[in-house]
Order: sequence, then structure tokens, then C-alpha cells
Amino acid sequence: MPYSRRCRQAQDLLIREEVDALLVTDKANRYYLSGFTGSSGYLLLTADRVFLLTDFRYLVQANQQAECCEVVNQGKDWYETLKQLLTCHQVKKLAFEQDHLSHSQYLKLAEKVDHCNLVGKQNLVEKLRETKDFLELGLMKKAASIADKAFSELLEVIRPGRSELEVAADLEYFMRRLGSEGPALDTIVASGIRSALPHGTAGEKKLELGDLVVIDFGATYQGYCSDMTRTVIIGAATPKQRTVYQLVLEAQLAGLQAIRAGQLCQQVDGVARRIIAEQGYGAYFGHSLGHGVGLNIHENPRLADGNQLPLKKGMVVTVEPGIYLDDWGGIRIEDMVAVTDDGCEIFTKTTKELIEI
Ligand SMILES: [Mn+2]
Repeated sequence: MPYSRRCRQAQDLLIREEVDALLVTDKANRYYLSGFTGSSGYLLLTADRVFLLTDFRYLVQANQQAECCEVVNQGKDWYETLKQLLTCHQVKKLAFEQDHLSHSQYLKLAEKVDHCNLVGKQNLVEKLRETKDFLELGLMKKAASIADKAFSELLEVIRPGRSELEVAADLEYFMRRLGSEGPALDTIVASGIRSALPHGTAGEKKLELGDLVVIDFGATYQGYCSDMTRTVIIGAATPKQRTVYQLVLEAQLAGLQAIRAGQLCQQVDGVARRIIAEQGYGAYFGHSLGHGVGLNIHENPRLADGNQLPLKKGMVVTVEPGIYLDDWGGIRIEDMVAVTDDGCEIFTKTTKELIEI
């Protein structure tokens, strides 16, 4: 199992960060380090021990899933249990995840463990999660293939007169039946002029002849997300729809071409953006080219202007340029890919040829 290796990597950070222990309150970080999927639980990592605090409902499950952890019943007041552990293991300086603790939780923690110096940290475990290991890549490939299959089933049932919500419901149902644990994001089905809303979640609008339909969705498999977008046309495409579609596709393919280990994130964004800008549509591609995916749908690294982070082998990112024209519609094409030494492996297999329904 990968969990003890991951915990050791996190424990190595304690020295660099000059703290005695780390409290993990984020659910995805907790799952990444322990394998525990329960809805409630906290990890405490000291230099040589890993404790999982959880409540009565999850004790059996936690012992089964989190083999690398010592499971502790958190009791009535987990702050009190935590305090005892900290005292017992001479923790004087405790790092906590400042992005994953509410203000009231922080106040309670500070009040309870007043013998400890609390140090807020960001992105410690998230940084480890940026590059995916072989096991994770397999799970993400599976999540992507569920989405691909569901989309091909969806193409059989999209037709004029059906509402965006009905189409989204079908898509989520197909993914579920194919093994998805739930949608990876609020499924976007945005049609007609609504497709110009980059994140237009499905509504009551019915699909009409001539509509562009942006469909952005993903499956989850053992906690890992997939993310893909296709834009289809109800009926035959107009010349302008065809032209803008080809431009977005050209930018998307160029973005994919630019990906390899060592390449800077901003360069990948720039390559795709330039193609759209050269045709005068630069102002209508207002978001970044892509983002990391993993246990969360949006993770680092961001493929964005100004991000000088070099890509690394094993990072999983999306490449999703779009052009959005008010009162006309929008087109986005998105694949999810894994970075390799000399390029990328595309997990999304659905065709990117223009689909006319
Ligand atoms: Mn995306």
C-alpha cells in the first residue's frame, strides 16, 4: 500500500518546516495519507507516529482502511483527545492546515492546546499530491474512461426539446451505472446563448435546433476525479460555428503538443492562447488553459499566464481552451492528460471532431 510511503514523505516535511507535528484536517489530504474514506476524522503526524482520530461510527472502518495509522477514538471532544496526544508526545510546535480549518475551529484549538505553538501552513500535503503515482494514474484513467463511455451513451439520448437538466441527469446516471461514485463537479450542460457562460450549470432551458451545447463533466473512482468537456451542435453547424470550433480545437491540440516534463505551465497556456488571440478572439478566452486534477477537481498546477512552475512527470492536468461570445454562444474542448517525459498521455478518448446531432 502507498499510504505509509506517503506518510513518511509528509513526516519528512516536519523537519523542513521546523515543527514537531502536523494536524491534517482536510478530507482529501487525510484520505491521501491514510486511505480512510470516512466523513469525519483528523490525522496527527509526529516525527515517527501517525494517529487517526475519528468517532465511534468509523472505528471499525478506520482500522480496516488506515493500516498505517494508529486509530484513536476521538471521544466527546476531539480537541481534548488531541491535547492529550500532543502532551504525551511532547509536541511543542504544531503545524495546522490554515486553508482547511474554520475560524471557530482555530479559536477552539488555540484555547484547548494553549501549551503548543500553533503554526499555520499551506499546501504541504497538496504539494505531495501534485504528482501522481502509478496507482493514482490508473484510478484517474478509469475515472476518465467511465466519463468517455457515459458520453457516448449520452449522444444517443440528446435531442431537441429535452432540457439541460434532463441531459445532465442522464449523464450522471450513466456514469453511476458505469461505476462512478458521483459527479466530479456540478455537471455543466449549457445550450444556446447560455453556452457563452463558461460555468453555466444545467438549467430548465430546452435544447433547440442550432444550439451549441457545452457539456463539462467528470466521474469519480476511488476518490479520484476525471474532467472533460465537449461542445456539440444540435442540427447542422453554421459556417461561424464551424470556424470557431476549429479554432478552439487548433488551440487545444497545440496546448497538448506543448506539454512535457520541464515545460513551464505559463508556456503551455501561452501556446494555446496565442492561436486564439491571433484570430482576434483573445478577449473571449478569459480563463486559464487548464488545471491539475486528482482527489479534487481543481488542484495545482494551474496552466495559467504567470505560473512559472515547470511541469513534472506524473502531473495530471486539463487542457481546455474556450471562446465565449455573448448572445451567440460558447465552445470549449477539454481533455485530461498525464505529463510524461517527452509529452503527455491523453486520458480522455472521446473524439474531438465536431459532433452534429
Ligand atoms: Mn476542467
